[in-house]
Amino acid sequence: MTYALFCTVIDNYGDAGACLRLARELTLQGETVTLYCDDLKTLQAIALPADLTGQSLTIALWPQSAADYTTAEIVILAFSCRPDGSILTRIEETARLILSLEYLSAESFVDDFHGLSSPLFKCPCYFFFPGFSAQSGGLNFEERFKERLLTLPAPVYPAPCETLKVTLFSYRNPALEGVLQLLDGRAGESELTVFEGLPLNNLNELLGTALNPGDRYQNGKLTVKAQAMVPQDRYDEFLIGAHFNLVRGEDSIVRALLTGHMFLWHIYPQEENAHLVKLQAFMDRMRNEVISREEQDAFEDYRALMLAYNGEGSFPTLTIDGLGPVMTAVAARFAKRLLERGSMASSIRAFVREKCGF
Ligand code: TRH
Repeated sequence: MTYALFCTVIDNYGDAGACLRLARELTLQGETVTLYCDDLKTLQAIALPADLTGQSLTIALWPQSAADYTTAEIVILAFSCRPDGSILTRIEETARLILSLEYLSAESFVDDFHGLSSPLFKCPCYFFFPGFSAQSGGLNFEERFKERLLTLPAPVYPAPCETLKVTLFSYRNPALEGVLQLLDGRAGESELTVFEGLPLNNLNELLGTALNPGDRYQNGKLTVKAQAMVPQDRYDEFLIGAHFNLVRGEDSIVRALLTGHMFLWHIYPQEENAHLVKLQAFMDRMRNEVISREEQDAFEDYRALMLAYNGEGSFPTLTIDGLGPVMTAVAARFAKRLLERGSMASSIRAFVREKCGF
């Protein structure tokens, strides 16, 4: 089938990143996809070389008029974006179905609203919610990423005397200081790969350094490697190769989760602390799905750490090497379960087949 996926970039990389992954995977599953984006520069910064050659999917600049839009059977409007009037009219006249793709959340309303029809347009339209549960639209990953993960040995947290590999991708976050102290408390060394932009600026601020991408810095047992942005699949490899991933928006948390290593999520801040509700819902889901009775105390320490990393409450008294083995086992179990639920692209295709009646 033909798909048109519309994406506007609000800020950062997440909107473009999530749409790129979805468009790529739909294409790999046999669909013909055009991704319309209003910020090709952001998209190009993280796209894979194959995405940009036009061999697999078509990436196009956000259409200015109906003449710039190639009609498609299925139209996906990501994260509440809306094309202008004449384009929308054209879509309503020609599309079989519109999907309003929503943001990822572990909150319970997702299961209630996923798949509901929307009166927004003059052609059939449905809300499509990605999510963690079997009733939701699933998580946004490529089948080949799943296959790659399934070939790997189970994630292992290193012994206290061994080097701990950590990646850092965050917004500005003074609470990173607490994590640096945890790393400092280890007997062994820690190697922190920090990505350019907000994460590196934040770390520079905390360490009083002026590191640029490519620089390396040693401070006692901590080695910092400042890393330039890389295409999405290379970023995935960084996450796979680390023991502890500090990630931020909705796309990188999904990747970190699926690798099965311990992680901290610096969640995208929202007004009235709505992000903390979202974070707690995520933690509750994880607890309800995979935490055994014996793991409950460690998990509540982990929750406190997660909240403190997001500026809520103080850092709990713990050692990262005490928490690491338990939380790695938990994360690996959760990852396995989520991978088994299948990808959002597969879920979209099944949904479209059902609604279009074939
Ligand atoms: O960039 P983000 O902060 O995006 C955010 C969130 O998605 C948020 O929900 C949204 O509303 C807001 O933007 C506007 O974080 P996220 O979602 O983790 O996306 C980062 C993307 O960048 C992801 O696709 C991974 C990719 N990436 C690379 O491809 N290469 C890199 O080197 C790095 C560090 C990231």
